[in-house]
Amino acid sequence: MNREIRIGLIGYQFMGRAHANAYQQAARFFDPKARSVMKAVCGRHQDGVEAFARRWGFESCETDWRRLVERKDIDLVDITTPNNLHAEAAVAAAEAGKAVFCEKPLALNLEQAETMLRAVSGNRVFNAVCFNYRRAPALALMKKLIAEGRLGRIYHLRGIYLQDWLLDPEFPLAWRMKKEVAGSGSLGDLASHQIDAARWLLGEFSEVCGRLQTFVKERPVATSEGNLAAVGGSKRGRVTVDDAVLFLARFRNGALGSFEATRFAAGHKNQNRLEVNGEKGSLIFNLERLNELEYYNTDDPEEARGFRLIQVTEPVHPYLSAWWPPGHIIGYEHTFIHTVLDVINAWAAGAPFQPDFKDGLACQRVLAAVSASAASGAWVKLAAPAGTGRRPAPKAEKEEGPKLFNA
Ligand code: SOE
Repeated sequence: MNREIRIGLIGYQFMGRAHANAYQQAARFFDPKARSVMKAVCGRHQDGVEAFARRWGFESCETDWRRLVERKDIDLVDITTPNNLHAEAAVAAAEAGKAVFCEKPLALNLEQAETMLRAVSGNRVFNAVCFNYRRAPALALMKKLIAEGRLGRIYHLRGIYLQDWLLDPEFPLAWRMKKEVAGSGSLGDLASHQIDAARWLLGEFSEVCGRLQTFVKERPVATSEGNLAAVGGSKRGRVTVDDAVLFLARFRNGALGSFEATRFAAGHKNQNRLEVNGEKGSLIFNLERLNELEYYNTDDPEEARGFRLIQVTEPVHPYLSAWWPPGHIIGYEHTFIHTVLDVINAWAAGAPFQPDFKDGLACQRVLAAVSASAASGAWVKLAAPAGTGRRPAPKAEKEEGPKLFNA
């Protein structure tokens, strides 16, 4: 391996750490097709960014992301900032001819996501979105089994994403609770993962109907924050995003979906659970038990039928041969390591990576459709993605104010 990929990381909080760790571990445990060079990291506070650079082995620091994007010695701009900076930084990076790797959700809104896709397509640059759970080995195995037809025709996909870090009404108003910074709340932060996984497993959505709820409308304004923690001051401010979302969906393949994402599910810290039911069986992924996949197979002998627990820890499973001896489990950070590994390999091969900005935009369309449905109370249709040659989605039962989100 004599190629290098010179990384410019923007943002150094929770996701910045997850990505910085991933570049280093990917090179230690796998044989990526290019060697990552940690060229520069950018953050607003000189002291903080310098300390991060030292700890994670970056050669240099910037405090203005525009300078990082313009640097000639950077190949890939990795954006891990709050969502309101994604669009501006990604467009500038694409215009500077850089490859772009962006945290999810792609943008604050649909318009920004469209602009971002135009920028990477128009400038023909490599682009990738960090929906990291696609690279959790158990979810990757679920995808493989569905693609092989093990479940036959799919009837249901059931997604729940439960957290409880906002239960305390005095938890400060951090950026994830501000519409102008986050775009939306549990919808864009949590349900976006499920929408991405659902599209990957089953294909496109055809319509959605949802509800958004903000339980705690005011909180102490955060005076400092980072890594999902925050310190509040004496001023109070308005929460402008949803605390929870529920929505129903139909997919183009005829399956039905139901989704719930909340930050108010006491006792649930980070449960991202996806269940798929088909004519020949069911599969269940649960991030809180991410080394396992539950599988029910209707072809099993009747007296032995039941959910079996596949330990996704053997070398035959996706990504596992590079890790520990069989049975020695892996964790959350590995989903980022696998994602970064695949990003580097695709970039080095001049090949596309999935999920890319097209996928990011498709997810954003579903997010926008759920928001529109919550506002109107009606089902909202999603037009067939351009170039699929599919017929328009079937008409919804309730017809008030349907909006097409990818017209
Ligand atoms: C916080 O809710 C968060 O860290 C999300 O931002 C991540 O995308 C999700 O994977 C875990 O929860």
